[in-house]
Amino acid sequence: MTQPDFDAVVVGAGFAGLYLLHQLRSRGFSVRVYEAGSDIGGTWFWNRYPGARCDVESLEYSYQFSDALQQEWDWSEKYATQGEILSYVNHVAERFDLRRDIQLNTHVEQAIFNEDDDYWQVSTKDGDTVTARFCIMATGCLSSTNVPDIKGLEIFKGATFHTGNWPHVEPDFEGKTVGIIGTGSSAIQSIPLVAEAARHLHVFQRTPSYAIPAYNGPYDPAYVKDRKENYATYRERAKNSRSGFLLSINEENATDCNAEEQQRVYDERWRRGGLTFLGAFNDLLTDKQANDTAADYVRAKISDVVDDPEKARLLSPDTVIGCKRVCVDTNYYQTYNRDNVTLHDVKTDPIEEITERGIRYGNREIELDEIIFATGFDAMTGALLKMDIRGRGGISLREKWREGPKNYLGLAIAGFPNMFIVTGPGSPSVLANMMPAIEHHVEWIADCIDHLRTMKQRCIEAQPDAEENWVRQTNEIADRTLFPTCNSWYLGANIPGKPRVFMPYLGFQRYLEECEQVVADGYAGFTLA
Ligand code: NA7
Repeated sequence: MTQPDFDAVVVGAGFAGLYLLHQLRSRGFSVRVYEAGSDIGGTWFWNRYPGARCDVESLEYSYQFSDALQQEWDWSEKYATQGEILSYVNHVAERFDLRRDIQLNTHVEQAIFNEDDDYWQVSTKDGDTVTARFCIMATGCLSSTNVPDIKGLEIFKGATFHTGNWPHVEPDFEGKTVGIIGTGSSAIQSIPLVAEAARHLHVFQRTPSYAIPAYNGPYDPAYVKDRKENYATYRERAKNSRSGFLLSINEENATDCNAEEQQRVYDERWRRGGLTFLGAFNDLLTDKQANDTAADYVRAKISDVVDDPEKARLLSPDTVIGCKRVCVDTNYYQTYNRDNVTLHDVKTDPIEEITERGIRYGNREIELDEIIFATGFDAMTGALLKMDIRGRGGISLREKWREGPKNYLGLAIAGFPNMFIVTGPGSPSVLANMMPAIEHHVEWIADCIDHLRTMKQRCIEAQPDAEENWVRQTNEIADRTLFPTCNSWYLGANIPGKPRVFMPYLGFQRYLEECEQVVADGYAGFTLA
C-alpha cells in the first residue's frame, strides 16, 4: 500500500490555514500548506484597498486558542486596519514558527482522491504533485473576486483595480478622475478615502447599502485591561451567542414596543455604532414590520446627513435591513456632500459598456482616468470550484454542486472522503464572527483526524442522507428569517448562473451544539473505515 507524502495538505494560509497548521503539527501530524499569494494572510493579504478594516471589534476578531498570544498582542483601534491585522497574522506565524511548512506562490489546481489507498493527490499550477491522507480546504469565503462581464472592459485605456485584489504599490489617485463600481462594504470603506485623494470620484451605484457609523478610534486602556483580564469569560459569552461575538441582542421585539420606545432603543444603538445596531430588537430579522422600523430609522439618518435630497433618496435602500451584510462606515454618507463626488444611479440605467475613456450608461459617457471594481466575490464556493476537485468515482465537485453546495456540517462532503472545508457553505462563517468560527472548525477537524488515528482508521466520509438533512436544516432555519428575501451573495445571487441556495448556517451556538452532538454520537452521519 502506498503511504502518502503528508498526513495533511492544507490549501490556503489565511487565519484558517495557519491555525490548522499549528493544531495538526502540535499533534504530531505532518502538514504542508500551499498558498497562492506571495505571502500569508489570505483575505487580509489581498484586500488592501484604502480604508480596509474588520467590522467586528479587534479584541474579538483575533485568535483565542493561546491566552499568551491574547495577552501580549495590543490592538491600537476598535476596528483594526488591514495593515494591523496583517501584522498580527505575521506575529502569529513567527510566534508559532509556522512559515517553515508553508509554500507560498503555489496555486493548487487539482485534488484527486485515490480510492485504492484513501489519500488525496494534490497538484499545483507549476506541475508539482504531492499526496496526503487528508486534504483541507482553507480557501476563504471571500477570496474569488467577481469582475462583472461588462462589454468593453479590455479596451479601457486607464488602470483598473479590484478591491479584493489590490496592488501592493498603493495607487496614487491625486489629480485623477476615478470611477468606482459597487456600493457594498468594500466600496463604503474606500469611497471616503478615495474621494479625499482624487480630483473627482464618480460612484456607480446599483443597489444602496445600509451603513452604520463605526465611531472607530483608539482603544481606551481601561476597556482593554478589563477585556484582557476577563478574556475567558467574554469569549465564552460570545460562543454562547447567535453570532459568535458580543453583539448583545435585546430580547424585546420591536413589534411589542411603541414608536417612542423604538426610537429610544435605536438612538442608543446608533450611538454605540457598528453591527450592534442589528441587535436593537429580537425580531428585526424575522418580522418585516419590525425590520421596517429599523430601516426607516437608518433612512432618516441618511436624509439628515446628506445635504442633497435627491442624493439622499438614491442612497436610501428599500430592501430589508440586514438581509445583505450591514456596512460599518466612517464618513460614508458625509462624503456625498463633497463637490468632487458624483453619484450615478446604474439601477435605473445600467452600465452599458466600458469605453476607451470611461463608462457609458444611460446615453452618457463618464470620462475616467481609473476604475475601481468594488464588485465583490463569488463568495463561499468560488475558490473551491475554481479547483478541479474529484472524489469517489472521479466525480467532480463542480458536478456535485451543480444545484448547490451540498455538504454535512459545512465541514465535509459525501463522495469526497478525507476532505474537509473550513467556514464553507453550511457553516455559520460569514454570519458569525469568523475567528471563533475558524477556530471551532479547525479544532473539530484536528480532533476528528486524531480520533481516526486512535481508532486506527484512515478514512472518514459524510453520509449522503446526513448531508441531505443538513442542507434541509440550513434552509429551513434561513426560511424562518428575512434573509432569503433579497439578492445577496449569501444566496449566490450576485453571480449570474449560480444556484440560488442560502449558504450560511444561521446560529453560531446552535451550530456548535450540533457539531458536539455528532461527535458524542460517535461521528453520527459519517462513515469511518
Ligand atoms: P459586495 O457586498 O458583494 O458588493 C458588491 C457591490 O458591487 C454591490 O454594490 C453590487 O451591486 C455591485 N455590483 C456588482 N456587479 C455590478 C455591476 N455589474 N454593475 C453595478 N454594480 C455592480 O462586495 P464587497 O466587496 O463590498 O463586500 C463583501 C463582503 O466583504 C462584505 O459583505 C463584508 O462581509 C466584507 P448589487 O448589490 O449586486 O446590486
